[in-house]
Amino acid sequence: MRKVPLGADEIFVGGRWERGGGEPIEAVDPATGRVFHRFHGASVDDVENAVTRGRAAADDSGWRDALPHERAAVLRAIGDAIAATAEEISAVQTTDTGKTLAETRALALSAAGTFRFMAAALETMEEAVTPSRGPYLTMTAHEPYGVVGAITPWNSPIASDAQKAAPALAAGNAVVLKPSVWAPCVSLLLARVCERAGLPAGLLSVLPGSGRVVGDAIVRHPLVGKVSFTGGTATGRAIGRLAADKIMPVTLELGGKSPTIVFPDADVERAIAGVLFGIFSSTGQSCVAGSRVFVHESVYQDFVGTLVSRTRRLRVGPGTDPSTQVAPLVTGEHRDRVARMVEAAVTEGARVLCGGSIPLGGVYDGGAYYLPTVLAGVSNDAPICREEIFGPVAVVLPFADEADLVRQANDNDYGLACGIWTRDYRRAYRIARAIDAGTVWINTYKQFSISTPFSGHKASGLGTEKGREGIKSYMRQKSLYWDLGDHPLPWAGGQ
Ligand code: TXE
Repeated sequence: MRKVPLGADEIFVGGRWERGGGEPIEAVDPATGRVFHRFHGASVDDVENAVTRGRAAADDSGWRDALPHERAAVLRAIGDAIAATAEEISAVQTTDTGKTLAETRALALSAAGTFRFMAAALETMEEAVTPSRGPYLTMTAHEPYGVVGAITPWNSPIASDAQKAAPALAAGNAVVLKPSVWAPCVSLLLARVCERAGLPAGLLSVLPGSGRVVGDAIVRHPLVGKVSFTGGTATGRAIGRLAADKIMPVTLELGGKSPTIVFPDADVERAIAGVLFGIFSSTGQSCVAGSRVFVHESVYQDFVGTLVSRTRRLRVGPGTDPSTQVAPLVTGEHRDRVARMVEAAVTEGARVLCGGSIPLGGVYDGGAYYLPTVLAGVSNDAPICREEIFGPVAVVLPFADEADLVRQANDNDYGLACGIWTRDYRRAYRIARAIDAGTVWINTYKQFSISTPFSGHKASGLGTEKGREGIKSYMRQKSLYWDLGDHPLPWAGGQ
């Protein structure tokens, strides 16, 4: 069994490394199918301990009432510590998720940047003195919820953990983080890094475990005042229903089926590079994957021909090989789900232009590989164009004109992202404003910045993450009135 720096059979419960009371978890390297770490996940009792210790820590350690620059100093130290540990984090995450080392390195550095950015945003955050409409001074204050539940998926754990934990901690909360059982190891490593960087004990818990048991217990816990979730839309809906019963705010970052649109005047080399990167990087396991590729009918044959020949040239292999572009999927189970979706599409009439199968032999044996796949010959209302595949599968679709394009692109439950390839900036603007999506990339794709808000429209989500205002989504607003009048309130009369 390969040694990873994860310690013994322990999870992080309210500042203490303890053996989890839940189901055993086997962390599997999807490049080889080998188990590299075994430990026990969290139980409902662990959730109880994490939440109550977290609540006490937020109050007793002074974290809640610490001045912004004091909390910011700790967040900066965490950011620096993540950057200093980036190689270790990257190695663990590649082993756990299969992703390429180049990508996991970038994710680790992005997590470091997130903590540093939130430190800066916290130090410079302003409260408003609102216009007075009486003999009083009015001001707005923002206060933490107490304990925030952060539930993250397996596709980019360190980055999504940081995206929730950094602003929630900055806001003065304790955080109970539940990573997915398919990729829990890097979140446990993050806990060790935060601990070493000086985060007061109890403020962060990391509780790997099943969503149905551990995630559900976090969402239902009465002391959890806010939940931030990234994952599938069905799970997001279920969490939203529970939150409605508690009258608790939730941020939901859900799935996508994003259109990427090629106009006849596009710079073909840039568009090809962007479309390939948009769907096949991260092996398509990205919420913003550009999985529906709309190409204007006048350039459809040529563009799709080039796309297919370039897709065939993509290098599929283990994430540890520096030449790999398309790494394995996160698990064999997920790979089989992707394969079944492609088979179903073919049964319903889709043509496989390239890929559409599991590579065999040599380095692929035992791994969760799937060839990058381009499908054609289906209409936009086929299931393969409606359901999130979360794998390396693009569907190409022709369009006739702008009206036809906008109708097709928006005819989908999701509204997460969109890519537009054209040299005409007026057209780019028109289309960008007409498409239902939280993020639109023009002549680029899948670029992210912590300083830029991220949100989903329609079934892709609720609420906004990132940006300077990201901290305030983990705070409750309070209005204060200070009397400045010379007399008592008149209603009660007086002498
Ligand atoms: O997601 P889940 P899964 C999509 C993608 C994928 C599908 C299923 O299409 O194929 O969702 O993936 C926790 N209460 N995305 O099963 O179930 C769960 O343990 C509380 C899109 O991995 O949504 C994990 O920690 N928590 C996506 C997290 O929720 C619950 C990223 C996400 O798991 C829970 C991942 C419950 N009842 C998958 N049930 C994106 N948009 O980036 C599960 N969880």
